[in-house]
Amino acid sequence: MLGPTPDGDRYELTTPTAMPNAGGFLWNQKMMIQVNCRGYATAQFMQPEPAKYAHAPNLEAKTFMQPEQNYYAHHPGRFVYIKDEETAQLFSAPYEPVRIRVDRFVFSVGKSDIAWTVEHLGIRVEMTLGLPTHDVTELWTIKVTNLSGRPRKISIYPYFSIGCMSWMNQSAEYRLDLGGVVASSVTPYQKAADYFKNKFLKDKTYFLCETPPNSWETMQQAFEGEGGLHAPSALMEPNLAGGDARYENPAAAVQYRVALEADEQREYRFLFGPALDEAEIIAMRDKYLSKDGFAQATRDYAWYIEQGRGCLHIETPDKDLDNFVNNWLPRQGYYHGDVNRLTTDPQTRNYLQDNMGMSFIKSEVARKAFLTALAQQEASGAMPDGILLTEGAELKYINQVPHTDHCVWLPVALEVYLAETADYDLLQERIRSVNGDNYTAFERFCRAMDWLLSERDERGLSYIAQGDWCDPMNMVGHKGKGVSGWLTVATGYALNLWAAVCEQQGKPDVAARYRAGAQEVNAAANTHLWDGDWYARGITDDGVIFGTKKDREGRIWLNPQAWSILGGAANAEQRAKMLVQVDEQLSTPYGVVMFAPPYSGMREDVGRVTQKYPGSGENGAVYNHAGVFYIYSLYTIGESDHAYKLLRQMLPGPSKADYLQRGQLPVYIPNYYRGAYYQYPRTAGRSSQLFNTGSVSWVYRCFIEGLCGLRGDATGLRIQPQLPSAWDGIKVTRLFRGAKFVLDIRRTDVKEVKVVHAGQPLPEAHITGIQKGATYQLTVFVPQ
Ligand code: CEZ
Repeated sequence: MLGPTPDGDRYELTTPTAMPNAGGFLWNQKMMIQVNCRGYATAQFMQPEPAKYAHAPNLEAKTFMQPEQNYYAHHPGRFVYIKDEETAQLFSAPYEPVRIRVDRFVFSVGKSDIAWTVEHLGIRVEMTLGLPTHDVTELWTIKVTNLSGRPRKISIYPYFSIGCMSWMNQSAEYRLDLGGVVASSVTPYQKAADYFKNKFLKDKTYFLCETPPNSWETMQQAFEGEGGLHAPSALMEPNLAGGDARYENPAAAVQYRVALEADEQREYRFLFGPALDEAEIIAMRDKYLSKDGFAQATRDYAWYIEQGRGCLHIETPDKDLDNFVNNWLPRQGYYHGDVNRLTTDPQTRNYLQDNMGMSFIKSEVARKAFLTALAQQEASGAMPDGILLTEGAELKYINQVPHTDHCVWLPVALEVYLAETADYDLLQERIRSVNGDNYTAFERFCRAMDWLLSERDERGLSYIAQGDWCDPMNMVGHKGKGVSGWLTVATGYALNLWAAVCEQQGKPDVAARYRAGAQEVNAAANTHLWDGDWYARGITDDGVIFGTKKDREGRIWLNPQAWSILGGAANAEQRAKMLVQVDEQLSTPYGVVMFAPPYSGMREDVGRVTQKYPGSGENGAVYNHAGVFYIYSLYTIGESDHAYKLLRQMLPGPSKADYLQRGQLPVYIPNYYRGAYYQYPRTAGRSSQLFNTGSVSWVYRCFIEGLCGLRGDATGLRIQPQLPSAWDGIKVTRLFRGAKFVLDIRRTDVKEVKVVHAGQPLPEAHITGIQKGATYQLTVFVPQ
């Protein structure tokens, strides 16, 4: 049903029905497309705000990318109908809209293309989607082969939905001069000022055909007729009617009537995308729409994706895991770091964590991100809710809601960046901010830490305002008094991390100040939030502590436990107690849930999180971002087996039952799997299919620094692997500071980690004086 290709480069799914929402995604710096196995697609491009060129058939609300998107018959998609002209039989590739069980179906997700092979009625249809590297368009290759061993007469109809473009103005026609369908629209607006903003929006959608078709239809309703999309009336006629769309929903349908000898194949190429005007359409056609144009774009794009291959290659006893870590995990991290989830105002915490992951992939990008973020620091030392990336960008959606945690992410992300690069010079950079003040990066970090210290109540606990890491926890502190248990212990962590940097920078006094701050914060957490077996999640505006034993719902939350381990609030005895409780109350076969039990209805002193469907999103899902904080914290205290078990649960598969339950291909980590394991077992484990998630950088980090134990410091690379006890050894290749480390890690009878380099045992499990360009072959012995 599902498996990797022999070289692990692709995943193939051989049924369109078992995991109907399973899909893949491609992106470049200007666009993103998510396609599912049945041919439905969601694409958006930046101009500079996200926009679409293929729409739903009715007006769509603008929103950020959603989890668990629904697909329906008229959902935008890319399809090819095949009609046997002799028998009038019909099927469609990949599967929608006709939904006929075909003889062979392969949905194949590659790193730089997505492809299908569908065979039915003795005809093979191969569809391949690629993207260019710097432009917004889809490159489609459609090959049709006669497998039946006899001459055939068929019609081939690519059908690409365009949908409802605008309520003000929309139309479409086939343009012989341009060689394809061109749909035109006007982005709706009402304020005169918006006219000038909208003037340069790409309001046209084109579907260009390299080979001129025999006929076409550009009006959705005329194509569909009374038959419906699964049996369009237009396909019952010998030819498409050549219609236009005049303030009617456009569609792009074309027909190729062909006679194929046995084994004969036809190959077609199409471009589908948005444009400002005809000149742009012509330019795109000239640049791409040819065999050579496609071949060049494919090579360029593969190279672009290859830049995200990351710094780690592992060979473990678990081949599925290797495949994911070597091929797909860095790719997803690269997507986050390179295009910032295709938004112009990423949430500050997302921006910093996505770039934290980028430290492992393209550290110069991460460096720039620190400078960009710090330049937007407020005069108070606070970090804004979102980082504006383009001229004229505005804070939107959740970024208009005040959250108090953004400063925490600065030292957290910096730790990874410095470990990877030792680029301490970054701290000396002078940065003039948007509000005119001028400080070095070092000073800005101090100011951010001071702000965290100042935003605490009389008990020393951190205010939450309308949210912390948990976006929808908006009513704990909306009256200005409520505090966050997580943010309190996270502040302890941030202060300690920053103090370590200050020490390294030869500033013991400054460091001492932050160490003292951390101790104070941690002490406050222990006084007010420790519930005997775990830490509470917070205290509301009205002084009600929550996330404790007395709560029927939202009883124990993962984040305060994980971060009290990281930040040092929890001592060994407390940690031991918490770990047992997390295990007992939060674990499921799909990972640990973010809290339990989920809320069944609104709790007005906690907020919107309690209104989400139980087990979805932040309301007690297996929220992978929260899960991986916990996993990382387990690695920091040597809980290797425990950490690994949870890390492995983050990937779908490899059993068939697990794939079916999660419904997702193992080519990315979703932001959540459904929780409510006891309340709603039928849906527990179901993937959100949303590949935007802060989890990725942490998961990669857990493999690199945790499991493989290969973490940089100011002078070199430390080697401290934490293999699961069931493994005898692993092989690792790690790229680090321009050198290549090839490690053979074996479990033997040693007391502590021993490293042998060129036949010589090293005095410490630490490599210094690393030479750029050199390869280090190391044998590493780890204790039983
Ligand atoms: O967004 C994520 C945020 O991008 O939720 C995380 C948060 O830490 C990330 O920064 C936890 O809250 O507003 C909502 O209710 C949404 O559910 C967002 O919270 C959520 C989306 O799932 C991401 O696309």
